[in-house]
Amino acid sequence: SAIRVVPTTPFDDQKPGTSGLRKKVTTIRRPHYLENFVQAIFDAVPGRQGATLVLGGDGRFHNTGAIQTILRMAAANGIARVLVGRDGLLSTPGASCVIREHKAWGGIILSASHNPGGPDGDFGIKFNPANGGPAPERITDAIYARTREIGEYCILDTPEVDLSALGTHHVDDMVVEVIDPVADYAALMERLFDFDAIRALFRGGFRMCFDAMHAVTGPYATEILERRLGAPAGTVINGVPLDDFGGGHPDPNLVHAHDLVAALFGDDAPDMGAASDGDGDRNMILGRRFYVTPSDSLAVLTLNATQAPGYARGVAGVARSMPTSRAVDRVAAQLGIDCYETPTGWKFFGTLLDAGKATLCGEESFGTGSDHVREKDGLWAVLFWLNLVAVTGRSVEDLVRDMWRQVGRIYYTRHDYEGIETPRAERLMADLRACLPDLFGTTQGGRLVMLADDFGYTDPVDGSTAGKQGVRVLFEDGSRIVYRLSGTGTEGATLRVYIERPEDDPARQDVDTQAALADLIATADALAGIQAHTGRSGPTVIT
Ligand code: VG1
Ligand code: CO
Repeated sequence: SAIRVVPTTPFDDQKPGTSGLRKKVTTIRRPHYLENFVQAIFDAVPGRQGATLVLGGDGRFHNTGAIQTILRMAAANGIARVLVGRDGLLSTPGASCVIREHKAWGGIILSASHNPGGPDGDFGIKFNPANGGPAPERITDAIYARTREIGEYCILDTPEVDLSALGTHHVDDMVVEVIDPVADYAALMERLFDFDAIRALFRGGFRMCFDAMHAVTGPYATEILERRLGAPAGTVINGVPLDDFGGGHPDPNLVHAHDLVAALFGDDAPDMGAASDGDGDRNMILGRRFYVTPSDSLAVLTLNATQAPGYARGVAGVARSMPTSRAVDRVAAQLGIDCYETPTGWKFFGTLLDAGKATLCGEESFGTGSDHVREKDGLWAVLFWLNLVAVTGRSVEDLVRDMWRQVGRIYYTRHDYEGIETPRAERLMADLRACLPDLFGTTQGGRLVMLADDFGYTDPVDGSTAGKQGVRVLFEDGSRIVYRLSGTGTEGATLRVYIERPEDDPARQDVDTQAALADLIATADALAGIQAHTGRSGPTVIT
């Protein structure tokens, strides 16, 4: 059919945030809105002619509708072949894997991650170039610049592709391969982890509960845990993806993964619990009546990495986002490897992974991953933990306590204040930034301030820079408070306050986290005037 060139005008709000463009479904469905952004990707990223594109999403409302539109646009823009997950499904790490395995030009991933779905929920579009990782800022800046000047987009008027039928389809001259979203990914996992040992663990009666939260990891976890690793049926709960995630909030933390938490902290709790988010890149790990902070998870995986076949060669280096606790720094120091500190968002790990400087990476926001793909990877982390439990014979809790014994414990919490009016949140940050020069050397809540700044980053590989990445205040005793505004929300502003304190005395490593950090939490409020600025007496979500 003939290419239709549609005149359009720019939208002024298509700047990608921490992880792609995230908007309300109602915004995405405005006429030309999705098309403009997709055309901007095609225009801004060189090399699409005759290339292979990977396409899929987390299954939220409007996923398949958007895919049909993007297929027609891809054909009109000279893409030769699209690999699309069956039923339009691809997890974020799954897409990263497929992009790399099939040497694609790039991938478009439709997800708003852990944000609620459904017609009134959120939607998102991410572009990952050929390395399979989130586009670095130089690319997202180019895409954004294109959205500001766009005047037309190209599309075909072709019938819908049947996304439920595996195999080859066509949109005009363009080939559409509907692929099993799990196959490449599961094969990669089998190369990284000791599946025999994990199978033996389950055969021996080890019980786990994996909460897919009605999001994209359902099919992945069911295939890998129950079919390939022999975990009993029912190990995966909420395993069927729903376009509104069953009305839930597919965020794997103690607040939102309530079914899982009930199981792991109840009577007859299984040995291990895990959950993943909407698009499958986050993970939460639980032992029996035991919560593993994401920062500790990264430290434990680093400490024990050589126990997994895929990492037997050792870890070249590690990287963590700035607000992530410094537990992994201590492990890295003990192992004699480099530890990099990057701004928030997986896109900042890409160059370090590509250059072989970092093998493992992590964020406090339930994100862990490695150089096996270029995204954080929820199920990968779960399999890594299973591998460690299987080959060491230790429980999840024992593995964490062993790490604390070796390098000390860092008490860690994040307090989120969601849905603040944007001007109030911006005022709070501006006032905080203004007082930074005077903070050094003062005593706050009984602690001496050793450093107070706004985190800036220079990428050690390509020299690119990123400024204003979050206010951090470091104290003489090793405690730290970090403040930043979220870049993934779609309504108002979210203030994130990250609070940590090291505790090296084994006799004091078993205190409730909020109690252990109570005085620092008070200091964090006093320093930034959180209550005064926001009118809130406490956070909305504590993780
Ligand atoms: C949040 C997290 C960040 C993570 C990002 C994307 O960003 O803090 O660590 O990389 O979400 O994760 P922000 O700007 O809201 O703090 V996902 O699973 O939503 O793609
Ligand atoms: Co996610």
